[in-house]
Amino acid sequence: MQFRYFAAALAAAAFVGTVGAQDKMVMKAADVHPPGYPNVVAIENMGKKLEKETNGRLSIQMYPSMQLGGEKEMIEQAQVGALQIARVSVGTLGPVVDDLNVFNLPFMFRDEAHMRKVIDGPIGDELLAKVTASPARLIGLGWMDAGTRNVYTSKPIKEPSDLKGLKMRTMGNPLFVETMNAMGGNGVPLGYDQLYSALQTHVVDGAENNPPSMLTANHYQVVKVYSLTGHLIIPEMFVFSKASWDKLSAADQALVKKHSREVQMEQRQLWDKYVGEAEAKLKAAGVQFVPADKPAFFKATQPIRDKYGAKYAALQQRILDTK
Ligand code: BDP
Repeated sequence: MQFRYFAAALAAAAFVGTVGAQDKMVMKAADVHPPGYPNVVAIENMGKKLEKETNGRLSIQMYPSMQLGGEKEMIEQAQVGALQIARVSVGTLGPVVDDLNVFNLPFMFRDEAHMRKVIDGPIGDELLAKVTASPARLIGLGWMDAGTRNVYTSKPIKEPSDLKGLKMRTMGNPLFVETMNAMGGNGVPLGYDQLYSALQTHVVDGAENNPPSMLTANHYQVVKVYSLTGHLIIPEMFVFSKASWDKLSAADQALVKKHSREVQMEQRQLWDKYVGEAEAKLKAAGVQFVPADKPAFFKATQPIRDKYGAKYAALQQRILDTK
């Protein structure tokens, strides 16, 4: 009996003090997406590599499928050290580290290739460092690709006027609510974990996301028209809890950082394949993909770029200049 308590206390103390060369550490990682999703697979692969290279001393235990809640909750858990790796959208991180909101501006990137160029280069590195240096108690480890977000509801959305009167779910960031309002709809911020039931019960009429999310979160079962507005290309980030990071040795920190860059490169290979498969599955399930008047949505969202973009003007220009 006593021994059991002792063992439990030892386990609870796993992150107390610097982890020495001999200490075993299981890092908890979380994602809203299900097993098999590129983001989940890429982090799991990092865990396997770490385990192999450290003879089982470091490993990753993945909690997928919103087991630990939505992204807001995941960020909070990482901040207190209850979770080591949180893979979240830059959309949800924007309210925590404001500099990131430059990526959350509508039509900020020309296309996905442009976004990749930016996250792989000096701007990507600077923003990871901004997260680390911010008071958010998180370490910016690396980026992931989340494709392009388009709106979906039960009718085609070709022009901003088509969104009139529709309650459209956005991620929890005021910037997105205003963007959706500027696009012609009514933005309703909601956690990803609440969205499926909100669609089902008509608390919202639609949402906006990439095809893999529409598929894996089962939104396509409720709404069947995917309109190619392409208004947002938002990368994802995986962050480490600073409370836990400070307990890693410098050598282990370097190892995790090295693998993070590999995750960034590997995830997009998985992503490219997964998007194509998701689109095919959505179409097979009766989802209609319809073109939208992108220039009209670009024009409608200009006030958002003017309002929010001003404080990041220099950075915005460097992003635009990235060829
Ligand atoms: C998905 C992102 C995920 C977000 C989700 C959302 O991968 O990180 O939580 O969108 O809309 O594309 O909340």
